[in-house]
Parts: sequence; C-alpha cells; structure tokens
Amino acid sequence: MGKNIVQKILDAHLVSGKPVPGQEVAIHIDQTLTQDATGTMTYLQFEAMGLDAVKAELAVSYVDHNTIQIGFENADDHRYLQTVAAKHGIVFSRAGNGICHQVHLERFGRPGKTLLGADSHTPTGGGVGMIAMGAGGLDVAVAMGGGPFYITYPKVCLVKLTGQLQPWVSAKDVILKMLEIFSTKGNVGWMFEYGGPGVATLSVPERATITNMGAEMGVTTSVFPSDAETRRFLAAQGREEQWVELLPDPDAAYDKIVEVDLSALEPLTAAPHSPGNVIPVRQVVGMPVQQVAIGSCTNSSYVDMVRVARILKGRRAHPDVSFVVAPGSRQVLQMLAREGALAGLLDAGARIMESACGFCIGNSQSPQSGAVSLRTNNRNFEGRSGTKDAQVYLVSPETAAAAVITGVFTDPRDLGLDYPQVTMPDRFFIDDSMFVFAVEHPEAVEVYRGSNIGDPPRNEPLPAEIKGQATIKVGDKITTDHIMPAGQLLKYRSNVPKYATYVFSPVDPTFAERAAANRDAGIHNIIVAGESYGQGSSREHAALCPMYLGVKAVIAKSFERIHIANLINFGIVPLTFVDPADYDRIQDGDELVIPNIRAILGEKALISVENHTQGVEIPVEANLSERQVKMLLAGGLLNTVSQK
Ligand code: MIC
Ligand code: SF4
Repeated sequence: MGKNIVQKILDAHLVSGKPVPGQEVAIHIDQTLTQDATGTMTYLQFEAMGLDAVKAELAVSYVDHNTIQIGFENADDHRYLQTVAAKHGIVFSRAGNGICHQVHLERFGRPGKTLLGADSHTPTGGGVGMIAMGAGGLDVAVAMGGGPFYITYPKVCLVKLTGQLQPWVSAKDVILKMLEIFSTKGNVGWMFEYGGPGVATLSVPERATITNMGAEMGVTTSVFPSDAETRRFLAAQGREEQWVELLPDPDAAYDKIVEVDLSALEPLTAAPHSPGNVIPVRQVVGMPVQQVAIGSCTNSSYVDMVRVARILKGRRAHPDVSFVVAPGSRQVLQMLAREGALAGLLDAGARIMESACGFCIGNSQSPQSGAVSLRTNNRNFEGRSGTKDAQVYLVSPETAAAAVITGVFTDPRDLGLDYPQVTMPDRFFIDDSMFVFAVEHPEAVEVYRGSNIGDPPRNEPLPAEIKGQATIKVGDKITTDHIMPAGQLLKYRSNVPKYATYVFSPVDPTFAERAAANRDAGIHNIIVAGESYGQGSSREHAALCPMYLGVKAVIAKSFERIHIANLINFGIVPLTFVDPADYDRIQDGDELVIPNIRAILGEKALISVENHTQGVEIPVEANLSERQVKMLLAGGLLNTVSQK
C-alpha cells in the first residue's frame, strides 16, 4: 500500500522501532531550534551531558521571548546563549531578528526534513512540508548531539480541504474551525496531514498559521504537502533549490478523514479561557473592546501585516482601543518599512512592538483589569496575558483590524469595505545579517555565565517506594502556564531554585512552600490531576521545577504528549487512573503510599496507590516503554546519558 506524507517523512528518518501506530519509535532529527526561554536550560544540559559538537545538520538558537530586559538577567542569558552557540557550532539568531517559528520558516524550513524545537509551536514548520515537533529542552539537546527523538508512531488524520476561503475569512478561521471540531484534548498520538483541492489555494505562511495552532489540539504535529506553492515560497526566500515535491501516494491510507469546506467558513473566535472555546464572531458582535494585539508566531507574516495596514488605511484606532502590533520577524518589519505599510500602521495609531513574542507570553502589554482583548496569537489561558481577569479572544488579523476601527467586536464582513487583495510577494527582502553563523575558532570561545545562570539540578534515582502526600489536587486541562507561569517570571528560567518558588502559583500560591517543606522533611510530593494534564507549552520547567521541589509522581486521568515526556525526562513517575472515577477517592493533603514502585514499574502490571487517609487502595497504571522505565529508575534522562 502507498504511503501518506507523514509516513514518507517518518519512515525515511526511522532509527529503530516498528512504524506501527501506538508503538514507540526513534526518529533521526535533521534540524533543531531553541528559543531563549527554553534555550538556556537546553544548552546547560547539553554541556552537562558532556556532548561537544552539534551533529544535527542545522541547530539554531533564537532570542525572542525574553527581550524586555528589565534588570540584567535577560541580557546575561543572551550573552550565554551567543557564546555557547559559538562554541558548539550553533547558528545564533540575535534579539530583534524575530520570533523563532516565523524566522525558521522564512530562512531554514525545508520540505521532507525533520525539525525538533524546544517550543510547542515548532509545528509551524509543517507549513513548508516538514515534520516539525515540539519537545522539552533535554530532548532537543540529545537530538542536537545526534541522538534520536522518541515518539509514539502516530495515527494519521487526513484533513481534506475543499473550496476556497471567502473574503474576510482567513487561515486563522480554518484552524479555529479545526479546534471547534477536535477541541484541545483527546488528540494525543495523532498527526494531521492536510490535503485536498483547497490546499493549492493557501500560501505557505497561511499553511503555517494552520499547523502552528495544531499544537493547541495536542497533536504531535501537522503537515502540508510540498507542492508548487511551496516552491514559490522557497523561491521568494531565495531558496528554490531546497524544494522537493512531497505528495501522498494515490493509494495512501489514513486512520481518519475529515473534510473542511473552506468556502463555508466564517470569521470565528476562541472565547476565554481556552483555544477550544470556539464560537462565530457574529455571536459577540457589539461587545466593547479595550485592546487589540496583532502579532505572534501564529499571525505575523508579511501578508497578515499588510492586509491589516490596508484595512486601516486612512482610518484611526478607536480612542478606547489600545492597538498593539508586533511584526513576526525583522524581514517582515523591514518590508513593511520599505514599502510604506509601517507608516500606515503608525498613522492608524499602532503601538509598534519589537519583532518578538511580547504580549503573547504576557511579558508586556498586559491589558487593563477586566478588559476584552482581541489577539491574533494562539493561547488565551486565564492570566497568560498578565491580567488575571482579562477576557482574551483569539481572532484573525481581519477580525482584529475591524475592532480597531469600531471599538467593538465586529464581523469584518460588516465593515462594508472592499477586501484588500494581498498576495505573497515573489521576492521577500533577504538580509541574514542578524544571524551569527559559525565562528572561526570555536575552541577559543569562552562561554559567558552570568550570575543568573545555575547548574541544571539533577534528580536522585527513584526510591524503592513513594511515600508522601497528595500535596495538590487540580482539575481538568491544567496547562503548563498553571504549573509554571511565564510572563514576568520568565527571567528566572535559568535559575531553577528561584523559579521553583512559583510552581502552581496561579492555582495555589502556598504549594511551593509546602512542597519544599515536605521535601526537606523526607516526605514525597504527589500531584493529583484530571484530564489532559500539561496542555500548552513545551516548557520543561513545568517538570524540572516540581522535581526540584521533591515531586515524585503525578497521578492523572490523562496526560498531554510533551509534558508526559518532560516528566519522565526529569524522573517524575506519570501514573494514570485505571478508573477515572477514582480521582474522587483522593483529596488534597491525603497521605499516599505507592509501595515497591521501583521493583514493579517495568512489569506492566497494575500499580496500587494506598490512600492511608481514606483507607482505600486505588489501581493506577504506567504505560511506559523499556527506555522510559530505565530513565525513571535512574532519576531522569540527564543521569542515563551521563552514565553512558
Ligand atoms: C508558549 O507559547 O507558551 C511558549 C512560551 O512559547 C512556550 C515555551 C516556553 O514556555 O518557553 C511553548 O509554547 O512551548
Ligand atoms: Fe512566542 Fe507566543 Fe509563539 Fe510561544 S506562542 S513562541 S510565546 S509568539
């Protein structure tokens, strides 16, 4: 039988394992990327593992998250990143060059290749026909050193696109429609492959908007074919020779097929506080809006920005709306500046931000209390904007621009304007001077370590039994932003003891102190959670910092892919309730014992959790590969790699 695109790329990169859905396989990684917020820990771990030169074809280190630089911490981290990159042969993308996913797509994304990134939106690269996946920094460090990446061989869903987008409806509405269909949970173990006649109507940046937000559904990644449109994009980026055609075989099979008629879509929005709360814009028309923020790795391409500029041409931002624009890359910003669209945005009253993550990660532009904020980014988790009671709605650039003019939620089709026809240019403005490529004498480079940078902490081997407390019990869909918030705290990413004092602070500000006290008294901490634990970001700090506080196990109804891998990488045992109803048989603070865990972990048998407070025994299971069991016994990946 023929192969689909996912199978073609994965099978060409298979290192070991059987390409059967549900089985663990090892995949060779061609390219890696990191950003500064995950990057410092990635490279510290790369160094701690004793890995020397980079073996991946290409490794790029971006600085895009922590560019606020209030205090010395961010700038010190940037210097560490630049020097460690120079020493090991990593391409360094300087602050100001743009958001990692946007820039990587522009300058390095290649059809048919694999990309592993220490950021959950790495699947943006699927827009150009690569298998691009997010992972924790430790996994990226291993891949940089030439080691394989382990995934569950995916089930593949074909998303058959038909028809054509109508004026004022754009790629963001396609992915919001997908989120309406699939929601943010229950998709672990799947990859999405886009196909059908509608594909040819979408440019690569539009495709990238769609694959970017696949992350919100929890799929491992999403991929588009590499076709004539892909070739046109690469040619416009001066890289046509890197094009290869990549289509499914005519008799390719899929585990599921869904059809989305592009012609039938309308402007959509994800209402607070989940990207899965999708409703039509027309349901909220008229709601006053206090902030509009356009940018992020989802919607900050040249076409997105020019379209907004054209819609706003000759118009002004409503006086009640704070209007923020962050072009996704220096390339986009330079083109806007050279072609005059930037002046148009300024005329309209835009507050132009650096080409960086900025408002998306809540480290700037927090809206006023209780504000309705329309944003073109991909996540609207409660408090992520930096304002706990803000109401963040995720929208397309068109819907965002409409609200800038009117000051209220507006279906852009009701503006009564002609839809500005903006197409991808035949040639982008290319200037790679903000990259630092290989230096001449890497051995002579001295790695700079500011006082904010500490050694990555290591776990101890798994104890014979876990004996402690349900230190916290949380509900469904707990995101890594709940576990380890970012925003203003981002500057502590390289300083685990400090950052760890904020674990679970949005949910229970007493957690970190209680957990540390337990740890110091020899009491193990156990987290109890509902469905889909660990949604969202790839940040390994959501496992690393709890590990530092003495968390030994998480018992949940279900886990998200990247987070469960991070827990195992740091030696925290992920356990799943056999009967989800047993979640109700553990209360906050209960005394729990998991006897003999070390001996039975690899036996694929049921594991019993004794709840001494309630006097019950609860069966749980650990679905682990042999490799994962070894890692947990050793107390994490860092210990197993160093043992080798
Ligand atoms: C995010 O969008 O949540 C982030 C910030 O980019 C994270 C990475 C991080 O926490 O550093 C992600 O998506 O993985
Ligand atoms: Fe940056 Fe936001 Fe994209 Fe994360 S989702 S990489 S914070 S722009």
